[in-house]
Amino acid sequence: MKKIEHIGIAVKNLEAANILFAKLFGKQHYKIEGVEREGVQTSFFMMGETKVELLQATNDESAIEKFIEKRGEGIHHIAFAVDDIYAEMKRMEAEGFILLNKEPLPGADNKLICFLHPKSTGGILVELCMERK
Ligand code: CMX
Repeated sequence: MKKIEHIGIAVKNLEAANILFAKLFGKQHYKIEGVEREGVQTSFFMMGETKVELLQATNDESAIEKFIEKRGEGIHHIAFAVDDIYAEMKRMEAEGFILLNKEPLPGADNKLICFLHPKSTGGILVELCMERK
């Protein structure tokens, strides 16, 4: 893994959260993007080398909706940048980590992504992400 690419924060209301976090960070988000497959609307703030992603559920089946129901708003996942997501997925599976998708999927912000189950990673939902060429 190269670096923390972004930290994902689950929010109930993206519009309100954008205002709150813009005040906290002293800057505005640079993009809003929906990921239909995941049932989320996201916004991104650039934080130096890394980013903060705010995520709001867009349907009841969304992982974000379930997370907020169980745990409330807050840090949802940590995403790590990798050079070769295929090689890293293979390596991690061989190490016994549970991959939530067998093939990389298209994610927000022009990435290929894979999630690891938090039960296998010390209670943290980990995302691998690689820039899509
Ligand atoms: N971080 C840490 N633990 C989490 C978690 C999270 N984000 N989400 C769920 N859990 C915990 C649950 O609280 C539960 O713990 P307990 O058994 O102690 O109660 C455990 O993981 C298993 O939960 P589950 O009921 O089996 O499964 P869920 O239906 O809650 O799903 C997960 C959990 C991680 C498999 C699911 O959320 C998932 O597939 N996530 C990946 C996709 C995703 O998060 N998409 C949204 C973001 C998309 C984007 O960034 O574009």
